Amino acid sequence: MKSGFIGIAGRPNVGKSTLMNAMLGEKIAITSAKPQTTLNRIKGIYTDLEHGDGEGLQMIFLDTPGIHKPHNKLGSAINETAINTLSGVDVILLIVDGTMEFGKGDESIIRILRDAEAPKLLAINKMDLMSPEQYLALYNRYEETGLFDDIYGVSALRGDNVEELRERLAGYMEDGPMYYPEDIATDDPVRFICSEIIREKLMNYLEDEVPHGVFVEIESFKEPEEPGRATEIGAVIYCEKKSHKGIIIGRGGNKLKGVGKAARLEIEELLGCKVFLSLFVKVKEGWRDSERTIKNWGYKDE
Ligand SMILES: Nc1nc2c(ncn2[C@@H]2O[C@H](COP(=O)(O)OP(=O)(O)OP(=O)(O)O)[C@@H](O)[C@H]2O)c(=O)[nH]1
Ligand SMILES: [Mg+2]
Repeated sequence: MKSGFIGIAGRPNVGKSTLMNAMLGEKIAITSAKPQTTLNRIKGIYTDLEHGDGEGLQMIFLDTPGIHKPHNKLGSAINETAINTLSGVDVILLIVDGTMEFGKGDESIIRILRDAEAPKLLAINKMDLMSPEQYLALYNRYEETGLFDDIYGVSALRGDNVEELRERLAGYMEDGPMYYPEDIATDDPVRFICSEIIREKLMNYLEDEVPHGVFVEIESFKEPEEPGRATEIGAVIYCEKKSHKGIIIGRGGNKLKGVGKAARLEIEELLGCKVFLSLFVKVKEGWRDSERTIKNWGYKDE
């Protein structure tokens, strides 16, 4: 069996989570068109027992928050999570957004990567939106850093070159144990996955600054006593300001209903049963700058 860990890194919104999901062939990490969607380290496990003429392969992908210039304590904490993930992995995959010009943020990630020991590959993502000239310019810019064993142009959304990249990453796996059973695609607890699904819908339905100050806590999770009955889930959505609470609930409660319905349908698919989902909105003033709250809510890397 060949196995190992792949650390995924990059700036916010470049498509890290989308690409990890594409390589897994399954949605594990939530994604959205807004930066700072991923706030924790998310594990995605790819197992192929037939790989290498039956030798077997297990790749453990670690998706991370986008590395950025922090504006609050939560931002610093999630940067730390991302950077810490880069030590101790077998290979690092840097993902960049091919539609964006190379800038200061990219330079600072290159500086961070220079300190990381593991071999590195680069994926230039969103090829579906790029011109060949754009690709070439970025390719050359990264090539001259001398940091990368190889550079791939991919489209996580369309799946272009995704299998080839995964296969190249597989080459860095070494003789090792099978860390997880074959049918496990993540070891994140179901409660956490449910809270992430709700947060994803909030990221998608809300505008501007509101979704970034949102935390979802699953307060109750009651499995049905008889088959055929619904699982009852109660979740609290914390936001940073009273005015945000109104925005989340929406006129006549419409926004929250939409979020609840979209989340419920996806959770039902995940659990394979009917779900009764209740959402409550509470205000926790300025929580993203409270060291204690971000620690309690699991955003601080131990
Ligand atoms: N056109 C196009 N869009 C893409 C591609 N890959 C990702 N996206 C979009 O880019 C946006 C960001 O994707 P995410 O996967 O959430 O990005 P991320 O890097 O994980 O972002 P953070 O978690 O915030 O750091 C989403 O709207 C995706 O649909 C791609 O190959 N082509
Ligand atoms: Mg992400």
